[in-house]
Amino acid sequence: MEDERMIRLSKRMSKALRHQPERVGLTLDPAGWVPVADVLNALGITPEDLHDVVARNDKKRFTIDGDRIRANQGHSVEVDLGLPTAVPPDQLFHGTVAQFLDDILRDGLRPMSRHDVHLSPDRETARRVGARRGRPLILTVDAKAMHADGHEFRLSANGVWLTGHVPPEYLGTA
Ligand code: HQG
Repeated sequence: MEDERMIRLSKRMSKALRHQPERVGLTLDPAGWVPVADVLNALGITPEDLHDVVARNDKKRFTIDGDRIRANQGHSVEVDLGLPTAVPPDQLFHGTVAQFLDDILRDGLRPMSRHDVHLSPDRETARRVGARRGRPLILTVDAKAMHADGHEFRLSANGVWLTGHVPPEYLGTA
């Protein structure tokens, strides 16, 4: 499949599996899974297309497990992915843009429309996340201190660190 078509299809799958399943007649189970056959029907695509997107997707956004599929993270609908808590690396990163900085330094990082705050394991990934919105600005997160203070972290199947809220005292702008 050509890249452009794959990106379009990946976006449709993200919308269906994270945000608006009901729009295409899908129902996610409590952990976010849905039968692969239902997704093929709902989106009018072939198994080859679906497997191509899952395998080649730049961020490994989806997991197939037997005859079911789900998005690895990024949901706005209520799901419990059942991820175990994990010990984060000492430092994590968050890519954003300057216009949000004052609010973030006052309120901390909030999940906004998603379930969790998404944190990146390295600066380069954070830079790419921030660049979706403009000139990227990278914040550091003192994950070691957060963990020591009892904040929970989870690691998604595609390497994104998830936590509920990052209070401002753990943030750095270096
Ligand atoms: C900002 C993509 C004001 C936050 C990416 C971000 C990622 C605040 C925006 C994944 C704030 C939310 C997630 C506060 C945070 N006040 N603004 N207190 N706290 N923000 O898209 O982290 O393509 O929900 O900085 O690659 O940008 O979907 O989160 O700019 O992994 O797979 O509010 O989405 O992956 O935006 O991106 P988002 P994000 P996918």
